[in-house]
Formats: sequence, C-alpha cells, structure tokens
Amino acid sequence: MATPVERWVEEQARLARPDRIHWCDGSEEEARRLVEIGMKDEKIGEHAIFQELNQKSWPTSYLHRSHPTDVARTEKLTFVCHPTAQQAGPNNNWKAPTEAKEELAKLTDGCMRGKTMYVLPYTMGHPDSPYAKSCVQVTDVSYVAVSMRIMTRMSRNALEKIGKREDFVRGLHSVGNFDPDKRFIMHFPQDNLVWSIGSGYGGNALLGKKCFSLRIASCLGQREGWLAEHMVVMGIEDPEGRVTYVAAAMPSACGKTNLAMLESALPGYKIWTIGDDIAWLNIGRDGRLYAINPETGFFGVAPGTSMKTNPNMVRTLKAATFYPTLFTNVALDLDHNTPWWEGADAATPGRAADWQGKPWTPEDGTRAAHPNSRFTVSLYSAPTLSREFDNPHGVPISAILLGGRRTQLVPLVAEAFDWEHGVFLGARTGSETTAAASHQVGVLRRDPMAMRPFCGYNMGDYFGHWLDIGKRLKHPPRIYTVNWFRTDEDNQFIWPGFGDNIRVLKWVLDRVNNRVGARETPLGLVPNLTDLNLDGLDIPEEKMEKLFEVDREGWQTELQDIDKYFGQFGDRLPDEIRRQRDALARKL
Ligand code: OXD
Ligand code: MN
Repeated sequence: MATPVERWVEEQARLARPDRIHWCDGSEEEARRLVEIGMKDEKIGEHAIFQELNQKSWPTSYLHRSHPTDVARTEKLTFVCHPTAQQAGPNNNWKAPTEAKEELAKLTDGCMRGKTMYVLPYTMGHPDSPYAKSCVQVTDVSYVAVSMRIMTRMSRNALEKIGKREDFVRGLHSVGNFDPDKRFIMHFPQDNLVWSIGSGYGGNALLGKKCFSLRIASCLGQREGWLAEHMVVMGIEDPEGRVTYVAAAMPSACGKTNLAMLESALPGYKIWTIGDDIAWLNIGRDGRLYAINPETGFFGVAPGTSMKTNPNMVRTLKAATFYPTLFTNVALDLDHNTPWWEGADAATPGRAADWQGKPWTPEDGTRAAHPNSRFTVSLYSAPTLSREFDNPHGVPISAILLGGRRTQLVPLVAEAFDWEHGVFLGARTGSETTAAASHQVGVLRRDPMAMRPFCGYNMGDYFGHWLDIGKRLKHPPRIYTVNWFRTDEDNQFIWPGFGDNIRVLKWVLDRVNNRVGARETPLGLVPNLTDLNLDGLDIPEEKMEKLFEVDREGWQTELQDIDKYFGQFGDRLPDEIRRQRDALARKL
C-alpha cells in the first residue's frame, strides 16, 4: 500500500508530468551526482546550473547564475491563503484557497515535462527534537535539491519518520518558465502546503526556509503556543567561560549573519553560532524560553563579506566539506576562476564575468556581483558552531535583541522596561529597505520584529500572541532594541559595527546578570557611557552621546507613521500596544 507521501508525490507528478522522479536520500554521494547533473545536463538560459570554481582556493565550491529576472524574494507575488482575508491581515497578500489552487494548478499543469522531479524528504529541526517538523518538497531543479541538502536535514530517515502520518509539510516547487507574470509563492496554512512556481531563488524556492519555517510555522506557533521568528540565535561566552544565549531579530541584509558568528573585538569573549536567520522559540518546563534553529545552513548575502567584516564566514566558505558550497549571482574572476563580490578580500579582478556572465572590467563602473548575490554553505562548516547546535531541546534565551537599519532616531541599544514594553518596541520597529527583496532600496518601512515579509497571519493577532507568550513565561528574557546604523552630520556611520558589536552584547550580558545600572529615557533604559567598554575605540564622547540622543521632534513625526501603520489592524491591535504607544507619546 502506498504511503501518504507516495500518494501525494504521485498526485503532484500527475499534474506536473515530469519525465522522471528521483527520490533523494540526502547522501554526499547523491549531492555529488546532482552537482554533476547540474554542470552537464540542466541549464537556465545558456548557463549550466553549476559551474565548478577553483577547487584549490575555494574547495567544494560551485557558481550558480539565476534567471536575470529572478534575483530576490518577491514579496508582491507572495500570498498567504487563509480561508478569510482577515486571518491573513493587511501584512499579507491574500487569495481564497480554492481560487488560488485553481490558478496554480493551471500554471503547474505539465510544467515538469522533459524534466526530473526531485523528491526531497527533510526535517526542520533535529529529528530527535520535540519541536522538529517533517517535510517533503518536490522540485524540478538540481540547484534547489542541492541547496536543500545544505539548508535542512534531508535523509531517508525523514521519510521513515513520516511513515503513515498525513501531517507532513508539503512543498510543491517548479521554476516553470521563469516568467515573472506567472510567478507565485503561495501558502496554505490550513493544509501545511507551500506551492511555488516561476522562481528558483532563495526564499522563493527553498521552501523549508521562509515559506515553511516562518510563514506556515508562525501559524502553527500561534495555534500551538510557540513563536517562529526571523532571528539569529547565539551563545556569548564571557572570560569566565559562562555562555549566555541571545536571540536577535533583524530585517534581511542588516547584518544577522555577521552578528551570529562575530569575532569579538574584546579579549576573552567568544560567540558560538546556533543560527543566523530563523529561531523557533518554545516555552520550556522551567518557564524559560528555549530556541532551536530549524535550519542547518547559511544562505547569506555575499557583498561586503570579508576577513574584516566576518572572518569566520570566510573560514566557513573555504572549508572543504562537500555539502557543497554554492555561490549564486556573484561575479567570476576569469583569471583565477574564483568567486568575487564588492567588498571581498581579493583585489578587484582585471577580467571578470559579472553576475549574469557578461564580460566586466572595473572601468565599466557597474557592480559585478548582484547586490543580493548569496552563498549557501553548511553550518557544520562554521568554526563557531555551538556545541549545543544539535541539542534537541534548544538553548535557554536570556535576551532578545530587536534591530533595524535606522540612520536616525533609534539608539545604539535600549532595554525594554518589561516584556509588554518590549513587544511594543518590536511592534513599532521600522527599517530602511535593502536589496534582499525586489523593491526600492533605502526606504523606511515598518517591519515589526523583522517579520513583515514573513508573518503568516494577521500582524495584529501576532502582537497579541507575543503578549500571551509573555504571560506564560516564568522567566522571560529581557528585550532590547539595537541599531548599528546611526549616522552623523556627514552621513558616516558613528558606530563601527561588526566585531565591535560585542561591546553592546557585553552590556546586555552585564544587564541580564544585574552587574550594571542604566539610565531611563522615553525609549527605554540606555547604558551609562562608563558601563560600555570602549577600550581601543576612537569615538569622540559627543558622538557616543549622539548614539543615545532622543530626538523628541523626530519621534513626534515617527509616531504619526507608527499610528498610521497600527491603524490598519483596527480592532485586532491589542489594547496593550495602544497603552504602550500612549505612554511613549506622553513621555516625548
Ligand atoms: C534571507 C532574507 O534570505 O531574509 O534570509 O531575505
Ligand atoms: Mn532572513
């Protein structure tokens, strides 16, 4: 008798009509075979799916070029199909499930003709974890199959674990013909289903990532009493050898990966990486909040990555483990057959192919790598990998940082007065947009808890869910806002960022261990400057003060924007958030 997974795969094959079906086992041998297939047999336009890079300087690395219209997550084409529009909220595009499925079925009909359908069984989270979820994705491109091996725990065991169960998470993916007018990423939370067609890029195509582990999982979390968040998880070891675990939410391309594996500028401190993008947060028996990272890989932004900004990532990328390591839409140094991007360690190549494979020289004055070019690499290759990474129960979180990219207004760091105030700080977060999604870059938009593109249900209800979680926590983590991006009159960043962010993390540790006091402002509790370790930094005191300045007039204008944003949620905005907003207005 066919299993539920076999029956489901059969059904998808009847619709998409592939020439062949390949059930993946997640082995290294298989990954090698898929890379070979991608180098020889599969193409996007005129480019092979994979091109081997210089294996001496970049062991196990391959270049992938996506379709030129398919270079980032496309929020406009992403839908969450709850039974009602109210459940999806103003933060999501919505279509009625039946109508959405009819439309997708038309686009999917016969879309895999002439191709192989790869069946990818995987779990998000360690298979022994009570929080792990079993999933199956089908796809028609080797790039996605290989990427999913890096990003998830893909194996035959995953299939065995599902066995006769019907509640596995389903992902149907096809690149279709890459036509942007026929591109949709649709979610059906009631069916644990993601259906994505027309894109082979990152979060649009690796369905275990944003689609399941954030959008669908946030809905599961609402139902089951936990949180799926766009967060880094890391351990911070102090000079006494104690490790404190912290989670940090930041919008896409705002430095989460650099933070997750930071090399400390302060002696005696060390960062241990659990994850750089997604955290599942559950309440433990002891009333503390525990975090797991459901993923096993990094899908990080390449431009700007170097020994200066993130030495541990450069070490990770150069590790010789065959998951393998993929570079997508970076430039190619033609003299050395090596990947290159703006801000890389290697000198600008004299002769290169740009991200589309077109001849490029520095004189062209254009960017060689796409601003959203990426690497996909296993977390197991990271020298900073935490010993607790595979701990099925996760790690206890002592502090949650909520960040954004703000050149003005938001202090370097501020501590919330309590959990409810912290939820408000997260709810009112704004950030300047980056190239991680297709939209105009550098525009301020509200991005609560960095979840604007990823919260799979009404954001008003989401704020309420955070407040409920707080009520159930006996020992809630403290909540902080952080902002590395404040600029001076000359538009220069005041704070050096990167490895120096440990100075802020040290203050957070000192606060959660009740070692230092703080100064109250309308925006929260900020450090006394004498409590921030600034040894070896050369920032004039007045600039340091500027990092904590409360611009009351600027905040009045900001409040209007916040009110406008909150206004969309009507009755679904919790009263507590309104109370917090009014308290801020009174203090300004
Ligand atoms: C990502 C994103 O890829 O947030 O992590 O866009
Ligand atoms: Mn992300």
